[in-house]
Amino acid sequence: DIFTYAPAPESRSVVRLRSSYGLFIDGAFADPAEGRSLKTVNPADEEVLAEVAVAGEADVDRAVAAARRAYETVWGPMPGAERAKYLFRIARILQERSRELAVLESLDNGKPIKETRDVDLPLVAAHFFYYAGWADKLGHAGLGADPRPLGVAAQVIPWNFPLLMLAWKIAPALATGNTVVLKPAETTPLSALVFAEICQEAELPPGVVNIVTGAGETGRALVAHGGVDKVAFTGSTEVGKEIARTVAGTRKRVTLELGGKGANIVYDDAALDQAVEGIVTGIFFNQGHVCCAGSRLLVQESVAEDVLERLKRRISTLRMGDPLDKNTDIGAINSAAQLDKIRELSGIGDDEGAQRWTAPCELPSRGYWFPPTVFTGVTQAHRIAREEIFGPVLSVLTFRTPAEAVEKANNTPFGLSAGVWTEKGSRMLWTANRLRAGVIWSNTFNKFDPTSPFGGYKESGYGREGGRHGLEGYIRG
Ligand code: TXE
Repeated sequence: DIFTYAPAPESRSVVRLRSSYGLFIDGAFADPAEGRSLKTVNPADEEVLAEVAVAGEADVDRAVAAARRAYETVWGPMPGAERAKYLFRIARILQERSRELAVLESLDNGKPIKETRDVDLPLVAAHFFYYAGWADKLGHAGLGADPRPLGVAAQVIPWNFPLLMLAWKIAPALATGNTVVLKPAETTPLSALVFAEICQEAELPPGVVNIVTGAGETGRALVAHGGVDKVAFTGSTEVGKEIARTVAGTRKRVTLELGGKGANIVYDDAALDQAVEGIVTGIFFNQGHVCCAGSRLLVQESVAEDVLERLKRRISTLRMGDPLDKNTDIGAINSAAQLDKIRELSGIGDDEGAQRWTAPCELPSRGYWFPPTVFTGVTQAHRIAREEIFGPVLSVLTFRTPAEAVEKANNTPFGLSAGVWTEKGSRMLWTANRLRAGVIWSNTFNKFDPTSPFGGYKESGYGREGGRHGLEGYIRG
């Protein structure tokens, strides 16, 4: 059985969980005014990991006031070279505590330790190192006439890369001299709370970073708060649209990073085994909980059968199970609600006439699990070709000509990512120039780097994070 659990789990004991966590406001942990809390569970076994405070309006108000005070008295006026020292210190502590954070992230999110250890945590530290380097160079970065900070940034992040999304948001905000109130997702708040401890350890001045936990209601109060100068959001397109409406006509600047339905285009001259690796990474990395996932495979008709055969063989070698096992390739779905959504959309795929294939596997009896799934016979009219499933489900379409590939790839309300597989440079450039996507990978997929800007077009949102462009969302310009 290819999904057999091989017991070599990473030790849970490196994580020292508290039974309950308060809000991190003005440099200290505090109880929420209304005394409400929520439980966060391990999606791999449904065990309750901790109770976490729910911030109400009064708490959000205190957090924004603390951020404002810190901005005006300490962080805003501080020379960039001094801010850089704090960012370097945070980056270093993140590295020192990366094993603990990787285990914590796997527990709270359900993603395999292989990913948290080798992808998430190294990238998290890299973002802080990278933006630390910018802090004293803002006047020389070609950033426009006025590279001064905006003020207080409200940042709302999702659950798919909890600590990495925090790094994408907090590192450039602090480097440019802004202060922050960040709300992590309700199903994955723990790494942000440990990050708050790291801010204390780095002796970051109180109020520069504040963490308010809670669900959508807390996020809504934060985004709507009158003391906020900038809103940065990553999450669903639906909530992104609500936020755009909320901030319209206010002084707030906004960047939105929303959903996607990325096309992975495989031409007949591609190195097929390499392409198959890219297809697998594109849709099964992080259980498909990836906004830029290659959730639509567009494969040239002449090689479609061959590619599908190789793909199924490769998928059959993936190991699904305990996220703390170093051999695990596919972990748990993050929440019961997300599992319901994946099941529902896959069911619609069946109803609309697509053919479902899943690798034979036994799912663990507890926790939230969904097997790697491939739908063939998908047409552009099918909902599984148009809507973001945000799970390990690939929709396969075919094409005959490059023009048809581009037409199908662009036939989506989203515009976040795409991949192109061909050995011909001219074909690569021809295709990439016609794709309406913020990120286009060539002969690879889901590659990230702090030096590269990331973001979308159309309903995938606006603004860029990462690289020099990531600074632009946090300065007056
Ligand atoms: O997202 P939400 P959900 C997509 C993906 C997924 C779907 C739903 O398709 O299946 O969205 O996921 C906070 N005002 N993506 O429900 O609700 C919320 O508490 C302010 C793609 O988890 O958008 C959390 O912190 N904030 C995506 C964050 O917003 C609000 C990543 C995201 O939650 C709010 C996640 C409100 N009214 C989901 N309501 C990507 N781009 O990577 C909720 N929140």
